[in-house]
Amino acid sequence: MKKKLVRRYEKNPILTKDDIPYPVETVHNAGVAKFNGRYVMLFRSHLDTGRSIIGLAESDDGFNFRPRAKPFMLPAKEPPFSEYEQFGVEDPRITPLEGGYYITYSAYSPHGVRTGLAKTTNFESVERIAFITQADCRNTVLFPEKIKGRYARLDRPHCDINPWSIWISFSPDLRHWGESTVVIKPVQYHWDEMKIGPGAPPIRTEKGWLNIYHGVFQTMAGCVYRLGAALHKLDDPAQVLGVANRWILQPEDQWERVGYVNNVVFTCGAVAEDDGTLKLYWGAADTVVCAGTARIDELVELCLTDSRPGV
Ligand code: M1P
Repeated sequence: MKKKLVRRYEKNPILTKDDIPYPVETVHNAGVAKFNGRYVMLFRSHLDTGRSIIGLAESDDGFNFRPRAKPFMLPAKEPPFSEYEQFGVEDPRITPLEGGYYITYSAYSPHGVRTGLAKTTNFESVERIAFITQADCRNTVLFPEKIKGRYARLDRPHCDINPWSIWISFSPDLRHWGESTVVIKPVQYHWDEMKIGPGAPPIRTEKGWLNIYHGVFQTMAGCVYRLGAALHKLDDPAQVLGVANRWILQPEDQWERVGYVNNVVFTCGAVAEDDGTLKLYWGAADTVVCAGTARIDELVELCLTDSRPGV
C-alpha cells in the first residue's frame, strides 16, 4: 500500500454545525492562519436559505476550535459590495501579508461569482478592499509575499472551451491585476480531469511554492473532489516545477463521503509549522470541517519525482 501523505486527525470532524452558537446548516470550507500565537479559522456556513456566510473560530492547538458567538462576514449591505454579494459569501482564504491578514472570498450574485478581497489586522473587524476579479472566477489565493516586487495570486476562471484550470496573475497594489497566464490544466482521464482550483494559499518551501489544490473527477454517481499538490518556482511562480501525479487526499471517512454534497474534500487553508509539518484543513462533504497533518518535504518530493508538467 502506498504511504498516506496526509494523516487525518483522530478526532475528526473538528467542527460541525452543532458547535456553532447561531443557526447554520453546514460548517465547511475553512481558511486558517496563525495570529498572535493562536490559530484563527474562517469557515463557510450555509444558512437555511441555501446562501452562505463566513464564521470565525479560534484555537490554541490548531485542532480544538471555539467558534465566536456571531458570524464574521455577512453579505455586504452597502454599495459597491452589496450588489455583488446578494447571494452570499463563500470559501474564505486567509493570507498573512505585510503585517495584515488578507481574506479572499467568493462573492455570489445574479451577476455571477467573483473574488472579493478584504483585510483584517485583529480578526475583530474586517475592511472590504475591492473585487479583484470579474465573473466568473473563484478559488483565489494570494502568495504571502511580493515576488520580484509584485503581488501574485492563483485563481480559477470559468470557461466553456477549456476544462477549468489554475491561472496566475500579478499586481502592483493588490487591486489591479494582469499578466495572467494559465499554469496548471486538468489532465484527461486523470483524477483531476473535470476541473481544478487553488486550495490553500501557497506555502514557501526551500524548493518552491507548494500549492495544494482540489481536482474533480466526474463519475456516474456524481463528482468526486480530491486534493493534489503542485510546486511553483520560488522567484517565478508562473513556472510549475511539477504537479503530483497522484492525489494526496480523497473522501474516505463517512463524513467526507456523505453530506450536503457527497464525496468532497475541499481545502481553503493550511498552516506550515516550524517542525516541517503542515496542518491541513478541509471541508468534508460541504458539511463539516476536518484536519490532518503532512510532512512538507514529502509533498514537495512527490511534486518533483512523481509528477507531470503544469500545462
Ligand atoms: O461542492 C463542492 C465545491 O463546489 C465548488 O467548488 P469548485 O469551485 O471547484 O466548483 C464550490 O462551491 C465549493 O465551495 C464546494 O465545496
